[in-house]
Amino acid sequence: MATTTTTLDVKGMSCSHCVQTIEKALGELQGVSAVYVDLNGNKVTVSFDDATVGLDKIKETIEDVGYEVA
Ligand SMILES: [Cu+2]
Repeated sequence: MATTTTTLDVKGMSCSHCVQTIEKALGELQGVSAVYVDLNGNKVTVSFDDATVGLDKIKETIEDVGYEVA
């Protein structure tokens, strides 16, 4: 079990509601231990157990709630 931390460039976030939407969606994913959204920098930093959840699933989850992962 290894925790990986990755920062993604995410387009389309414009307010604190967007931040909450992404934090909630990723927070509900099994294997994700921490989410930090940098609204001004358009970045989302995610810590996750890579044996439980993959980066593809994380990207897909962000896209499912309406944002674009660069
Ligand atoms: Cu918003």
